Amino acid sequence: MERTFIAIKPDGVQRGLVGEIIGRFEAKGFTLVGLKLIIASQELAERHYDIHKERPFFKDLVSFITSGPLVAMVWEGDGVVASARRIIGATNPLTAEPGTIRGDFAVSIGRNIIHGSDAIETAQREISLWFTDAELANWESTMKPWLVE
Ligand code: DAT
Ligand code: MG
Repeated sequence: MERTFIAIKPDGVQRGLVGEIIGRFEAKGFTLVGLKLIIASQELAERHYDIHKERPFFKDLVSFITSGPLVAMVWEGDGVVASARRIIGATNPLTAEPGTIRGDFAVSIGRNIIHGSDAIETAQREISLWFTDAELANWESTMKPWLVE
């Protein structure tokens, strides 16, 4: 079953948006299989954003993402990787569509409140970076027959 890594960044936690954001993924019909609130270490943050290490904003990005607690999650469902990216919206919140999380709750690219894996392979890499197997629950929602035919 397809899974994706989602993180509510420290700005989303500080702004009290944790419940609202989790609610959107729940209401959509995806299944939560991993969840923890942690302050990421410098090393974890640098590995997570490794692909951006040559970009001018890398240092600020790592410092921001380690600046307070974030909510790390794994969500499961058919097509969840691409669907979560659409629910999250464009990287720049000012151009993110209304109705998306970034479009509804953020104004600045450096404070865009949420991360979501950009592809299935990226999701697998990020999930294993942030979670051990023992931290992920294999379960099936009793709502499943009402969500999928
Ligand atoms: P996304 O988070 O939508 O996958 P990304 O992978 O291109 O976007 O970049 C990772 C994060 O880095 C992004 O959420 C915010 C920050 N970022 C990206 N481009 C930036 C820029 N031009 N200036 C400042 N921060 C930027
Ligand atoms: Mg990205």
